[in-house]
Amino acid sequence: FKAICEDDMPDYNKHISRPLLELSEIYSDVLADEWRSLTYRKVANKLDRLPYQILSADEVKNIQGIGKSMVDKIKEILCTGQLQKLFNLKASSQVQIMQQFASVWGIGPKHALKLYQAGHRSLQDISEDQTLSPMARVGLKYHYDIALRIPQSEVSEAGSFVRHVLEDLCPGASIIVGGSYRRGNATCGDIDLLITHPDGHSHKGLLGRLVTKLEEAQFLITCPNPFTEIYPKQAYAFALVYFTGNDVLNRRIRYLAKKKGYKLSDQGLFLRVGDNKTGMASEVSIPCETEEEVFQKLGLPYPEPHERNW
Ligand code: DCP
Ligand code: MG
Repeated sequence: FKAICEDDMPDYNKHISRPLLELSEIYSDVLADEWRSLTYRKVANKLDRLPYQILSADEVKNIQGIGKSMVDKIKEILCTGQLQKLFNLKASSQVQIMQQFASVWGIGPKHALKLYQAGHRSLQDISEDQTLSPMARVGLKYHYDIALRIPQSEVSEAGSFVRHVLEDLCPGASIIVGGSYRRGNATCGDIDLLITHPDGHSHKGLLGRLVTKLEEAQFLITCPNPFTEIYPKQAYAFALVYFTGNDVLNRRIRYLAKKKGYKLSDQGLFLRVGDNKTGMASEVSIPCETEEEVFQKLGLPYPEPHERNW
């Protein structure tokens, strides 16, 4: 499975694309400059897809979307093995402080910048700030807890608890613990629960009722953000593939799907109409009831969840 996917997307230029992606992340997550972030990400993705290793910056000059300043950066990486701009940004105390602010659940990059401009320099400082949303207050209060990884056994216990509550509330509903837990990891960053109902309609409005029950049981201490709605039956197999991950595998199979003329998402597998660039896709998904079918439609052997840790 891995060989088929990797054969399709070789990693000849990771040493160049990785620093560009890091720069892209700093631009979007810290500096709130989505446009620059996108430019770097697009170039990194292009380089990742080249079927050969770049040995000289001259080789990328004629690639569409790679301008003069990008060629210079690629040259710098090839000559020195690093990117001074990235090095300077990572070393800057402003970036480090804003990175810390933006690592609080509920604080985005623009808000992190405003907090910095307001003179705040530590998490202690921002706890008094009036501009924090209710969500950010929760994020700050549990900041260190949220950052801790959860042992597999605890995820399993929490999943069983929610399953019991759900079975009482809506008999026949199905729930799976996805994410890193389903892939068999020893610890998890969070608990990804995927819920549907096989009758095709009972899932509607179920999430709100479930959240209320979990709050009543004091399992949920707080629920400040709207969760993604429960998946309808016809999207479930695709949602399960997506939420089992991991993210690298998802990127690979999305890319593979695109090359075969499809658009793959957590909602379905859609046939593209017109050329790939217009991004148009049919509105109705190709039906798949199981993960096995999803992989089969993509022309891939079925990988067990534990084989999806890339
Ligand atoms: N996902 C993705 N791309 C992202 C974020 C998520 O494809 N940018 C998918 C793949 C992930 C799944 O959603 O496996 C769940 O997201 P998590 O962030 O919870 O990631 P994991 O559960 O894999 O790891 P962790 O243990 O950190 O929660
Ligand atoms: Mg997770």
